[in-house]
Parts: sequence; structure tokens; C-alpha cells
Amino acid sequence: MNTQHYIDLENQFGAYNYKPLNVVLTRGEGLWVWDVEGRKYLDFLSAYSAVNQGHCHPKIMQAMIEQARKLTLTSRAFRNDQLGPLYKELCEMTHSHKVLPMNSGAEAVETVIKAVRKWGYKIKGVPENQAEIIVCRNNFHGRTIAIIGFSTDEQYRDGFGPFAPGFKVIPFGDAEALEKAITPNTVGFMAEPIQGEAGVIIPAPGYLGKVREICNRQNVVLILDEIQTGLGRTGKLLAEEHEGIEADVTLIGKALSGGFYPVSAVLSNTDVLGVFMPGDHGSTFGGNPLACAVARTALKVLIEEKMIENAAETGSYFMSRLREIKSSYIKDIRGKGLMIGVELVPEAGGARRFCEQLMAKGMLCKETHDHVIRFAPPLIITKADIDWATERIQAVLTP
Ligand code: IF1
Repeated sequence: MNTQHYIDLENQFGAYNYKPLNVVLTRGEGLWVWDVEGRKYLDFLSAYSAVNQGHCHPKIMQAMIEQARKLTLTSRAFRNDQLGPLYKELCEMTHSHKVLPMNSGAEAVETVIKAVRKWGYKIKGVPENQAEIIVCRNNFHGRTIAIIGFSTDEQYRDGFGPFAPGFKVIPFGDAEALEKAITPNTVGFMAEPIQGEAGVIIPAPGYLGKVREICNRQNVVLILDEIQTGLGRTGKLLAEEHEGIEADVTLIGKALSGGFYPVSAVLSNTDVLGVFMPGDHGSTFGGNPLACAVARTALKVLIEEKMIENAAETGSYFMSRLREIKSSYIKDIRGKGLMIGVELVPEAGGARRFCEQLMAKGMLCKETHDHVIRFAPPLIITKADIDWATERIQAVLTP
């Protein structure tokens, strides 16, 4: 069956909520994916950083198969022998005290919204239904109704109201704006350490340190959404480490399963998660043994195979190679580790056409916000692969 056949099926039977590149993938291994025509591509998106460990990592696959043979789902009505060990390993790795497992990233975000509100009422003493959560302009935290309600992207909201109240939006990277926005009813401040969807926006050094200090002083819970930046992507286990701070609550997802299975988690350093009592929150699949076994191995290979160190090293090499490209189309190159964005000038006519040209040359990338090409390969990439890619990027950007 050829590419067009699969595209026709999607067009005929699927909701039109995506406009993917016209490549139909059927196999993946490490950095590489193959389409149904037998063509091979280097994956520079890594499923939005969910396959940091590379496609179909053999050890994660083995753990998944072994666990699938034994036990997949118990629900949380009963205990399973994978959940406790995952909790312990996660807490030790991230200096957290408590974990709450969910499935998608958006569910982790929803979970922390509930937890931090309840913390506000029960611990901080905020009057009932008055809790405020501060978020940032151009945030991306997921697609559920509560979350899109505080998106500042018109398309994400348009046609989906009414929305949940209780959110206040301030500019990203502006600590003073946070200080001003806080009221006695503020329970939490939530941000991405580096804004992904917004176009790989890196705040000035010191921003998160100031935010940490403000949240401490004002008794506001600092929540970092590391669903995309976490688990090695930026060259550290968590992006917060670049700033030498620790959030009160950290959200992880995506690469927590190496792309095998949706697994997310809320990691809590204070007593925020302590406010949940039996029945307050849950999920049929959250914390199931298959997910936990996969996540434990996904974390293990990330560390054992030194993928985080590799992301730091190859990421800065990639940045330096990209900076060598002389192209009038390039406006800015920015990134940390292997989370890299190349912003094009408006005259370039949008990033998508370059993604299409790169696809024809065997590289899969995705544009974000019209003018940014994002490069986020699996963390197992080598300098030789980067040289290979740089040649192709240079070719499409210098006509
Ligand atoms: C799509 C973007 C990336 C996230 C952060 C929570 C979530 C995400 C920081 C929700 C998800 C995804 C969703 C995906 C595209 C993708 C994305 F371009 F939209 F912004 F990665 F850059 N917090 N990001 O980045 O996690 O519920 O999806 O598991 O197609 O919507 P989820």
C-alpha cells in the first residue's frame, strides 16, 4: 500500500485536527524512521520529545514485553509491585517527596491545578473559590478545557468556551510582572522553563531564580511544566537545574515512557500533593504496572546510556554548526541541549516549506508558530549525524 492510500483513509474517516507532513511511517529504530515506501528519515522531532531515548529502544521494549506477559492493569483499587519502586526511583532522581502518576501531559497539568487549589484552601487559607493561578503568555500546557482556557493562542480557544475562571496571565520571562500579579489569593505560578510551542523561548539567565525567590517570599507554589524540557532534553535531567533551583511541583510526561506508552507524573517537593485524600483524584490507567515498568526502564536507560550528557554535548555542537550557516533567511538560532529553534525572517515565507524540503532530503522536522523550525532529535544523536543534518539544513536555507 502506498502513501496516498493511507492519507486517503485518514482524510475520509479521521477528524481533521492535524495537518501532518505527507509521510506515512511504519517503522522506527533509534534515530531513524522508515515510511511505507521504504524511505528512511532521521527524526528531528522525536514525537515532541517523547522519544528522547530513540525509537523502539530495545531495553524499554523488553521491559514492556515482559511486563505485558505478567500483568498490565489492576486499577488503583488494588496495589501493584511496579508502582512503589517507580515512586522511589523518581523521588531519588528528582529530589521529590511525593509522586502522583497519570497518563497524558494534560492530565498531569489538570492534576496540579486541582492539587494547588486545594492546597490554597486547606493550607494557605484562601477563601473558598477564590484561588488564583498565574500562568504565562504564549504558554502551552495541553488541550483540555481548563488548560486551553488560559491559553493566549486564539485558535486554541476559539469556539470552545465557556472556560474555567481562576487564571491570570502575565508575560513570560518577567519576574517583576509576577511580583505585581500576586495577591493574597494566589496559590500557584506555573510556567515552562523554556517555552516549546511558543518557539523555543529561553528566558534571561536568573529569571527562574528570581521567580523562586518571589514564590518563597509570597507563599506561592512554583510549578514547572517540564513535560517537554524534562528528562534530558535540555542537557540536564530537568531544565530547572540550569538555573540551580528546585520547583515545588514538577510535571513530567512524554519521554517518561520513551514513547512506548502515555505516562506522566506530578512530582511534589512540598506538601502540595499531601492535600489529596482517597477519592479526591484518580485515573483508571494512571500508575498501572505496564506504565510503571516502562517508565522505570525509560528512566534507567536515560541515565545508564548517558543520554543526558550526550544531549548537552551534541546540543552545543549542533548550535555551533547551525551558527556557521550563512543564510539571509535566519533571524535567530536559540536552544539548550537538544531543544533548538531556528527562527526565520518573515521574508522566508514560513518554516513549513523548509520542513517539506528537509523531508525530501531525509530529515523530519516540524515548524512551530509559522517562522520557527524546531530541531529536537533523540538524545542518542552523534556529532557525525549532526554533520549530516547540518549539510542538509544549510542546503535548504541557502538557495
Ligand atoms: C499536540 C506543541 C510540543 C507540552 C507541555 C504539556 C503538554 C505538552 C510543555 C501536554 C504537549 C505537545 C502536544 C502535541 C504537540 C506538542 C507540542 F507544539 F503543541 F507545543 F511538544 F511543542 N506541557 N505538547 O509541550 O502533553 O497532553 O499532549 O501529553 O499535538 O498537541 P500531552
